[in-house]
Amino acid sequence: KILIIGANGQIGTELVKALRAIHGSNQVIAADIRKPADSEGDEGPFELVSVTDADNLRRVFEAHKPTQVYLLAAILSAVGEKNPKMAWDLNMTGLLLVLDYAIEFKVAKLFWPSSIAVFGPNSPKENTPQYCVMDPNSVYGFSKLAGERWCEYYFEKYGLDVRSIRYPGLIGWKAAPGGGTTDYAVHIFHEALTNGKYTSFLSEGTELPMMHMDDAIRATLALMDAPAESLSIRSSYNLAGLSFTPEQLGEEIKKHIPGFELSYVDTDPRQAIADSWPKSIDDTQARTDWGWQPEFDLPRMVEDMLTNLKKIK
Ligand code: VAH
Repeated sequence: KILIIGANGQIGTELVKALRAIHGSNQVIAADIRKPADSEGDEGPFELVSVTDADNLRRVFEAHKPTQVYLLAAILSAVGEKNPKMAWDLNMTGLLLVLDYAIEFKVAKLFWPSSIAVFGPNSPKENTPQYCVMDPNSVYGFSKLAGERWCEYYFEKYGLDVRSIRYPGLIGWKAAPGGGTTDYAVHIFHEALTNGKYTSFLSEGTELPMMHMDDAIRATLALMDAPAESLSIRSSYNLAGLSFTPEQLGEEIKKHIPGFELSYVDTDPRQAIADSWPKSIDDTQARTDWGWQPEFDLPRMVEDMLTNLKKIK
């Protein structure tokens, strides 16, 4: 049985679909603080649970005895800056509870997402390496950095097979993003199709590491399927897809929607968060250890997003 906590989030929604397609719906338990709005067709086991509710969370482990757990529930960077203590509490309490329940209930493999948000103003900006100075200044960022330390600690001290990826900004059409700084790169597609224009909350030259959700899901499953002995990183793997600025993204969208107009707000708190992050990531270790290879470049990502969003709009 596979338990996915945070099943209705941007990553969780797609991971539940992918894992149910592989293992069958009944093998994959979706857990979240709210039921999915449009729980169409692929009904499968669902548990209403908050990662900060220790007793109810334990009940879910007891009831399902999962062999694999994906802990995706978290408060992301932008919302985290509005509620710093709540973000720290939820992100850390959830991880520490799940690490202990994974030991207690003998979970074979645990996945926990980190982020390029673990890098900070003094980290190298280009081709940021797996190991370097890391001074994240967003609560979300340093909660993920602390979480990476805990994951490696539980691997070294208790042999827990916990695996993690430092995701870049994720761009998908099946699920809305929630509370992140990179979310502009998803909203822009919806607005381009609906209104033919978009006002970006990040400035035109803000280059960030991004990835199509299909690449992110494929990477996650590849990491989880890799033999344990091939993994040299037990904090969290750097992972890269593509990097672009809002202006470059807008130019690519214009190839499909010629009249598309992109404008920019003067100031937004998310700009400071974005400016503290790298522009591009070196993911050599993921390529070496488990054969990682991205498939979506900018033209293919834009074409895929517009084609699929047109179908569901
Ligand atoms: C955020 N989407 O913006 C997340 C992610 C690298 C960005 O961590 O907070």
